Amino acid sequence: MKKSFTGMVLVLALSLILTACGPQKATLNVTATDKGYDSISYTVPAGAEVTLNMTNNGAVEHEYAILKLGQHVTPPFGDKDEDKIFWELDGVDVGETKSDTFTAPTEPGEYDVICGIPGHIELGMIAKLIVK
Ligand SMILES: [Cu+2]
Repeated sequence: MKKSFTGMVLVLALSLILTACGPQKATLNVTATDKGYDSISYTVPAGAEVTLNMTNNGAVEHEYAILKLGQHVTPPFGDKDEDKIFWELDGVDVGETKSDTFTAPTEPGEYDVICGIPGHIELGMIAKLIVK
């Protein structure tokens, strides 16, 4: 009994050390169609290293653009909106799953996600990234 308790303490201590060594990691699996994303909201931990895997089941190219906190796009998306983007996975071709990694914002909140391809916000390609 004493031995296993010591073992548990060691495992706990080791996991705390490992957690403190690097950023938290998270994975987002997203499917896009020509009518929108598969969810209206996606949640990631603040500051986490996030791997985004997006599959395009639509008939045209799509993207997943995260806007800066408090920024919104009034369609149509255009050059006026490029500065509002925090990070984006673009050029996801038809039938493709594309992956990339980004560091989630450290500030908790609800960040708008949009597809910046002309006409796609209007079709419903809008979601929220919830950072907490
Ligand atoms: Cu799109």
